[in-house]
Amino acid sequence: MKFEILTIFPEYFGVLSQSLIGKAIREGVLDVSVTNIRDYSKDKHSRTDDYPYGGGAGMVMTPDPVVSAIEAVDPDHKLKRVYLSPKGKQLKQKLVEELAKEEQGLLLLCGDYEGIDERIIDLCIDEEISIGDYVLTGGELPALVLINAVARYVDGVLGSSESTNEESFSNGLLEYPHYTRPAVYRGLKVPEVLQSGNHGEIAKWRKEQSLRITKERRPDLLN
Ligand code: 4GS
Repeated sequence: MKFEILTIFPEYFGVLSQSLIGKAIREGVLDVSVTNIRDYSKDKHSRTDDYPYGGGAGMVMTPDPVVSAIEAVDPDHKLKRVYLSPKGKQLKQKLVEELAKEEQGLLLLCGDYEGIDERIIDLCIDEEISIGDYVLTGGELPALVLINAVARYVDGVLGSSESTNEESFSNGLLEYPHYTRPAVYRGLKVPEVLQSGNHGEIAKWRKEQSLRITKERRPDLLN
């Protein structure tokens, strides 16, 4: 799957060389490209921002470098073009799964400063997505969060021992607790049932635990 990232801070995306995502990129399962919007500025100082019409605090990303960069990396509009912003649709597991089905891949536009000129959204953007109700300094971390969550659904990214089937949200519930060796650690014992080898009883215990923790911490998920 292709991820085409547009940003004025390309260094943020160095972390994509790490972990399962980095491995998938090296294997060619994921194709990530990072473009510096500044390279498309026609200004002699390569400026990408300007003062807001109407006044007020902060700077606004100017349309031309952004629109030119988008048109250069996706000339035939084959990619689903996403702008990361707190005004967008909130990223939930269901939306993550939908995004992973985009055959051609995703273009992710990261805005910095106060925001971007609204006409960039009017002209180029297919969907605005938010990673949550808080304000960051830029859209780079949201883009990394989205890539990480979506990549897990791309065939070949997770190994056979990791799965999207039994984790939190896959069944609408929070996950049951996990344990590994030793059977006793600082006096705390692994629940007996998990050591019983009785797969029916283990499945029942895990379901009960999932329901218990969801009721306690996220009762909103049960409705
Ligand atoms: C988010 C968010 C965000 C908003 C970018 C202020 C700089 C900042 N983007 N989900 N301008 N939350 N963006 O906080 O996506």
